[in-house]
Amino acid sequence: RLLERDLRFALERDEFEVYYQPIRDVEGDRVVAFEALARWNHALRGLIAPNNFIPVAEETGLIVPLGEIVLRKACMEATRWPADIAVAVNLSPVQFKNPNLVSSVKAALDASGLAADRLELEITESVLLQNSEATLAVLHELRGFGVRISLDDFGTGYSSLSYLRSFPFDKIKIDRSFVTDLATREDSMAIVRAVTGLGKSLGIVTTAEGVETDTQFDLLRQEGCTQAQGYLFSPPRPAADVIKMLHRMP
Ligand code: G
Ligand code: G
Ligand code: MN
Ligand code: NA
Repeated sequence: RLLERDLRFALERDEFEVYYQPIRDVEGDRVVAFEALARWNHALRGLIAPNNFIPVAEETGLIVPLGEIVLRKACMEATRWPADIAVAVNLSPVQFKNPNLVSSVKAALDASGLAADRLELEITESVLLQNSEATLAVLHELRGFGVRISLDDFGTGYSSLSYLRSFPFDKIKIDRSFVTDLATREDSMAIVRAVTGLGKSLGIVTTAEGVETDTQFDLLRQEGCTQAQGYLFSPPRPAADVIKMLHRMP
């Protein structure tokens, strides 16, 4: 099991790298954003996936410096892309307990020169469960200077529709678990149909995650889902491959 001191050491040695996965417009046949996903490039163990270190980073509070590194690297990297392409960065609920969250987002934008409207922050519903007054204030402040806010993993967890009333999200990300069974389960299809309909009615972009087959993609298009992301288009790849991914969209 990874320990706090391994993480501290890795932060000191700058062993965290950011991979990017394209998010495409369903109708427009083009990439509209990349999601930034952390990877630990461990000297001995090689590339370590986030499920193996994000939980420890959250327990120890080290997700705060780690999250800042990912944010800074992602904003910096995005300045090298065409100006109509956004970057999406995941925020842990633990980062919302840090009083400097807003200033560290501002600092990442300032240091990179990235326009605020090219940054999307992905939060999960659990963020809204914890002291929601303070959290909502932070979200409004971030949105106030132009950053977009996405509701990640929608449909898992407590998934209360009231969250969609408590904050004006820019985007809903439909959890992979519903997309996986899209062609084989009527109930998954019904849920995806309901969420895309909700998005349309509320004027919120919907992004389907975990799209792996042409059949899934066709069904999503048929339902009017706005954006799609998944292995069908590309797995997350290193920063150096971003331009290649832009030109290789099925
Ligand atoms: O990249 P991968 O699909 O293996 O990511 C697994 C999980 O780790 C996803 O839920 C993703 O949201 C999370 N994750 C990846 N990078 C980051 C990050 O920089 N910060 C936070 N908080 N979560 C991340
Ligand atoms: O929780 P979040 O949505 O932030 O996590 C995205 C995770 O989903 C990343 O770990 C990424 O590697 C993974 N992922 C992205 N596309 C696919 C896909 O098409 N299939 C599967 N199984 N996982 C995917
Ligand atoms: Mn995400
Ligand atoms: Na997700």
